Amino acid sequence: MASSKELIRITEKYGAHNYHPLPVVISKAKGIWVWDVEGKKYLDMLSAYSAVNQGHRHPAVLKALKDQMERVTLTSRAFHNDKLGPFLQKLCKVSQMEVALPMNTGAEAVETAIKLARKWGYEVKRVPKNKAEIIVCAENFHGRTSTIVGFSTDPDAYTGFGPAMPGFKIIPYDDTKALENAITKNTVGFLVEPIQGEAGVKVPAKGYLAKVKQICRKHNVLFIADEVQTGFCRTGKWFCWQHENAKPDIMIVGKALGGGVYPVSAILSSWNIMKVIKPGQHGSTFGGNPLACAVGTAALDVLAQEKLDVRSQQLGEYFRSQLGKIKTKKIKDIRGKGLLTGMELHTSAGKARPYCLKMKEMGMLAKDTHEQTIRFAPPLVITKKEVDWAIKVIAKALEG
Ligand code: IF1
Repeated sequence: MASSKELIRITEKYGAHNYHPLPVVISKAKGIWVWDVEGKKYLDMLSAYSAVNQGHRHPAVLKALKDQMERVTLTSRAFHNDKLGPFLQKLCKVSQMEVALPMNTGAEAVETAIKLARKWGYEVKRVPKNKAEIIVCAENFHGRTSTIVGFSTDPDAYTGFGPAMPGFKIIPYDDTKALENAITKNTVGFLVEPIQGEAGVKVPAKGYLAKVKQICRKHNVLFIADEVQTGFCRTGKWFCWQHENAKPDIMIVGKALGGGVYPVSAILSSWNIMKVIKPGQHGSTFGGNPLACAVGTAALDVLAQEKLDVRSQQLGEYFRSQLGKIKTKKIKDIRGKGLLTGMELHTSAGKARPYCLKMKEMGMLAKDTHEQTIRFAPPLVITKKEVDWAIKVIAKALEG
């Protein structure tokens, strides 16, 4: 069997260099743990950016996958399949929404929400042709398509990929005055992350989402929440908007909807909005396929049956309180909700990546973001004992 070193060499030789991964080659996983090619075990504190909330290879998700594989995996939407209706019914129920449109990846779902908001703008709000505006936030992360990177403020994300798609206006995050000022009669939607992930786990001021919802309603603008990363119990509620009872007009979900095994995404809304999409106007070969629906259904069942919202809430608070007790001068800020935490280091402590490498040596995988911040987002099936162990590793990595 090839060594980690050799596998990294081949990957770098034949794969585009669009990532800079930690030097670890994972070949097996179970629950909160992953193993490298040499058999070393690590605690996964990233969970594939919150796509593995249920834990790696959850038995109920794998069973659904295997059972469905034995029946039918792909039909296209040219025909009905027997798994789509029940899946969307369940998804609508947990989301408190009327209707869903299934896609595959998060970025595709964001694109779907943009198209829906524009069409609603022209047909219901009566915005003049091609004048629809969507407001977004500085330091957003919504995916990698050419339209989405066109309204990114991260030079790595957008440089060299122009021309940018018109029709987007960028305002500061966590600033409701700026939102109110940016809205015009042609504004159709405000697209926002309830917590900004890539920006370094930026948690907005208390009441921000509730105020956003109020402003959007007042001006007949759709409040579009990107819950791709914050959804499905990650922040201690099923969806992050529930912390402020600020139900969006359009909600975008992905990642953990696939239970860590398969890409499954969707957007949800009321029928009053979704009705503007008619046959032939949007779709995807793979969106809503029976395998995805079976996996998605099991992924939702696991979250509900294991009450992972409650666990995320309780252990998240515990984790941050224990992080705060670490005796070190290196930590500048600890922030987050549920089991989504950002730990920002003082610049005097150096960059975050060397600390991630240290933790890797000690058997824990976490990822730096924006130079100074380390993101901790373990699978939600983690136990208190395992959280205590993680704290020990982090404390040790910060020593010296
Ligand atoms: C990568 C970050 C996380 C997302 C939100 C849509 C998407 C994402 C709020 C698109 C995707 C990812 C993708 C991943 C890194 C990652 C990420 F660091 F970039 F910001 F999670 F924190 N909306 N987030 O966070 O979903 O099309 O990827 O399914 O490697 O790019 P996708």
